[in-house]
Amino acid sequence: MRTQVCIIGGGPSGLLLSQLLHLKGIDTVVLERKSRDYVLGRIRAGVLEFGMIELLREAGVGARMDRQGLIHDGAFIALQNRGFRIDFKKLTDKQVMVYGQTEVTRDLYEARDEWDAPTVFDVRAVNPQGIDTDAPFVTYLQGGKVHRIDCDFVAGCDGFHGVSRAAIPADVRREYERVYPFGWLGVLSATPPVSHEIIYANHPRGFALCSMRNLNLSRYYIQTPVDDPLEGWSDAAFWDELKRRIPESAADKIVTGPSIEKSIAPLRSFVSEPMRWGRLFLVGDAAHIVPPTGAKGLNLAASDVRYLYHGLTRHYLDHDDHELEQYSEKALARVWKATRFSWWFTNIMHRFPDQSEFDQRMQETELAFLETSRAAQTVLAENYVGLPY
Ligand code: FAS
Ligand code: PHB
Repeated sequence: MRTQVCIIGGGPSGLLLSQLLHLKGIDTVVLERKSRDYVLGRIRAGVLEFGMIELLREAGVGARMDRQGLIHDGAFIALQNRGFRIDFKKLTDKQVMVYGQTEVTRDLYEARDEWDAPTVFDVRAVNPQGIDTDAPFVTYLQGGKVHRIDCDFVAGCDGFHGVSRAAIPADVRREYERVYPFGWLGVLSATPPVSHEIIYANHPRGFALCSMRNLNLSRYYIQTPVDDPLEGWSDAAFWDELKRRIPESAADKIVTGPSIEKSIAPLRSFVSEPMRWGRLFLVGDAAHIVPPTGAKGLNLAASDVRYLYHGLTRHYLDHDDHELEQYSEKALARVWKATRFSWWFTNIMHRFPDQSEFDQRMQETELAFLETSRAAQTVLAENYVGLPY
């Protein structure tokens, strides 16, 4: 088989890139390790930056998002029994949208159905080869047979545990990592959200987050020790702990219910440079991971996709490779700014096991400054709604 761009990974990065390139008449094939249902069963991100909203509309997959997504003008920072609101709209004239990554992925797969897009599921032993030549190709196992796809370019959209990043020679790669000493226990419940906007809670017992997917589907998180066994958290234990960490006004009215999904995610900051090697381009989680505190992971995947989509379109339609040559540098510039924001917000909102008295006072002072400074709130708001592409 031959195609123009072979895309490894059928998550949001791979699907959005394929959809945008298709609209420009550029052929792609998506190779996905899991089944479509498995991919659609993942519960992950919930907040879309305004740049990603625009990109999904440009890809022709924004209709349901515009109907069902919840526009948010701000978010709350809770500090035990008091708090304050960050008004994104007033400070940046921009908003965010709450619309689950699961729904974005569903919209992208349904768009693929409309043009009968080539997606190969349940692949194994995917191996990008010849990426440092003008004739790259990808081999993979499926149905007990080895298959080969010859292509012009390979897009590594296969997430943190994929194979693409390792295809860049180890002596070329520069990796930067911060692993946080805690995780997030997340619960999805068919209950009305406790608040019309997201609540980020800093509490001596640990961080908590109150979010939602729609007016009848809530998403809550609490910070847990990184090695906490999930089976140790009954629904009742989760709700009790969450109520202790959010303001009484919210704890008194929260509607609890059985968890539809419950999982613990580790938190890390990770960046791998460069994001290009020859004909291979890394996109999204394949190249970088941020702690979900700043709701940047999915949104960074979107900005990578946009830069690569523009570069490939200029290559094929204008025979101009300038944007492709700039891809890694341009994507990394935005990745590092979002990595900084996510690291900063994680540091001021969580309890660290080895936190010194001084660290604690610095955290309290950061929050006090954030509460009283329009400039500080504007910096948070600009990062949260999304820095320019
Ligand atoms: P993905 O990991 O989503 O997709 C990669 C795809 O490649 C997967 O479908 C995988 O099956 C496939 N794949 C892997 N190896 C392969 C191989 N060898 N061959 C073929 N296919 C292969 N971000 C936020 O902004 N907010 C959040 O709240 C949030 N919560 C998260 C919770 C969890 C548990 C995780 C893991 C991530 C979370 N994220 C969050 C980040 C997440 O949303 C990612 O940023 C987003 O999924 C990135 O999309 P992709 O780059 O497409 O990677
Ligand atoms: C979510 O709704 O899953 C969510 C919202 C905000 C975050 C992280 C996750 O910062």
